Amino acid sequence: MPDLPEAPVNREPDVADLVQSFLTREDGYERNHCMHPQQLDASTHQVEIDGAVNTSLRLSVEDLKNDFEQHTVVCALQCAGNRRHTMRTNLKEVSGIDWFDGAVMNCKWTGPRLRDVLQRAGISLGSSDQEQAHVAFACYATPCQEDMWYGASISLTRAMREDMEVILALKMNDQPLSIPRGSPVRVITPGIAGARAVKWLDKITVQMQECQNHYMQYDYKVLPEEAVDAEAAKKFWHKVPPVQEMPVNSVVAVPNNEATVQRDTDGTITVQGYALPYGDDGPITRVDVSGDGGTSWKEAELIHHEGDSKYSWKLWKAPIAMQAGSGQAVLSKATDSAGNTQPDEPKWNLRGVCYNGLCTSQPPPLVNMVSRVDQIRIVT
Ligand SMILES: Nc1nc2c(c(=O)[nH]1)N[C@H]1C(S)=C(S)[C@@H](COP(=O)(O)O)O[C@H]1N2
Ligand SMILES: [Mo]
Repeated sequence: MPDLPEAPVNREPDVADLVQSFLTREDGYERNHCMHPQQLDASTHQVEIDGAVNTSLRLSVEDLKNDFEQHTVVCALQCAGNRRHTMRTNLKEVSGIDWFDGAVMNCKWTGPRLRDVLQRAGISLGSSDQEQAHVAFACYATPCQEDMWYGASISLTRAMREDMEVILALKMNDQPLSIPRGSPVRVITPGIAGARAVKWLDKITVQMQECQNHYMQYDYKVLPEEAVDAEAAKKFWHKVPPVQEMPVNSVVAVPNNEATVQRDTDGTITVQGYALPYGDDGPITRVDVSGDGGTSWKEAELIHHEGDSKYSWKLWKAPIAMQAGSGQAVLSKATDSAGNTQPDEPKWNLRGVCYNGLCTSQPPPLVNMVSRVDQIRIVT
């Protein structure tokens, strides 16, 4: 496998900072399995569209900008490994970067719809094949740690559904993409794992099989609990589907772990966080918070932001009554418009992906204790 000159950039912001703005700035989390490509020239770059299409296309960035209606979507982009640290600490060791709760961002993305581009090429499959087909995305710009290229695929159905808003993004928050964000063009797939949002996009292929890239076939899968190590995982990779939709989730971002918080005169503290719906089941309709270990819950205020969509996160806040003293915890649980809510106790999986709950090794969890900040000292 390729030996990269240095370690790729992987970073996440402090989650208390992250929830201070509805739209995440350029300094949000970054996940790379490869070095940033330095050579891409937006003026000569082309995206090739091939496979089961009537006419193969090569589109420049100008073509993508000028020949298609530009669509804007505000959505969350989340690494499937977000919150892995909690799974590792509460359940059992997992393999993967030690992401805390900040491997997610919420941005405004603009570019042509993937469906419009595919319609221009024309899908050359009969309707029953179309239901089974995939759209694969590839980036050959730089080699990755586990493969010579980066790739992912989604179903053709998702790509063609207007309401799923899959776009080839040329802009983030009204600015041309930066190199770390995938300049000059990246895929944005609202509601599904960030791993499918291929940056530095070179090629789009309509095909009958899933993308065969390492990161689609041997990573980003929720393996069964029997897959306890790399050896035991071998027989499961081919049987388990790649992660697509991300689960309903929420995080308490303020106060931070180990913070010292001054109570208000009424005995409350203000807590803040974010919440994410399951896949296409947004928006978030409810977040409940608890300051007494799950005995009592209070509904948080969901903060409305201009331009939010069912694919964007919801920021929330709530004043909650807390006892004074150290070692206290705050819990949150979110529910989306389809009624999906966070589980009491998500199952462990080897790669620590799709973590959306809390399972404590101390006394068993009470009802739906799903996001938790610990060791807070409340002073009066
Ligand atoms: N070409 C390429 N695209 C990629 C990746 C990569 O390593 N190479 N990482 C993926 C993963 S795993 C995630 S979570 C998102 C992260 O996007 P960001 O770095 O803009 O936050 O990009 C995805 N697209
Ligand atoms: Mo990721």
